[in-house]
Amino acid sequence: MFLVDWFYGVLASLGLWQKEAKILFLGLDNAGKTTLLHMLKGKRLYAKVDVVVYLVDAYDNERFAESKKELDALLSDDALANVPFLILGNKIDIPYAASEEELRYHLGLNNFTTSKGNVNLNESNVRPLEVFMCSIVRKMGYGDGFK
Ligand SMILES: Nc1nc2c(ncn2[C@@H]2O[C@H](COP(=O)(O)OP(=O)(O)OP(=O)(O)O)[C@@H](O)[C@H]2O)c(=O)[nH]1
Ligand SMILES: [Mg+2]
Repeated sequence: MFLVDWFYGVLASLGLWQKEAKILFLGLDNAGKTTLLHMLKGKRLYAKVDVVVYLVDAYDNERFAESKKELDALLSDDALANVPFLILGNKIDIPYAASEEELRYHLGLNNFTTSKGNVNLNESNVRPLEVFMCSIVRKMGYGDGFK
């Protein structure tokens, strides 16, 4: 019962409860996608995408370049043009995980806005993209990103 309450509570607090949104979770293998899905519950297929959540293992610096390559491909994909991207730098509970600044640098995101929620979604030709550091297992950080 606690888990169920917690789940509804989280959805409500994220403004997702009883709202329709199609979210695409992406990231290299082992980045934490499945863990996040289990955390949010409800596995389903996402057809038309309203938002992309791209997970990066912030501890695994050996794969930052590979992750950047995949992210770049997604950002330049016509099918995802203007779709908002939430980049989650996961696993910051592990010592020596990259900081947000380091991750931004390695993913080549320094030129993207960091307004953290103050983006006007109606503004044309501006792709909202935000980086949030998180630890999914510690249940911290990703909630702010979804908000
Ligand atoms: N320390 C730590 N480990 C995490 C965190 N989130 C996920 N993990 C671990 O990272 C590993 C991979 O997580 P998954 O959710 O399976 O990753 P995935 O992105 O679904 O990987 P694939 O299914 O292979 O694409 C698991 O052992 C998780 O327990 C976190 O916040 N901190
Ligand atoms: Mg998985």
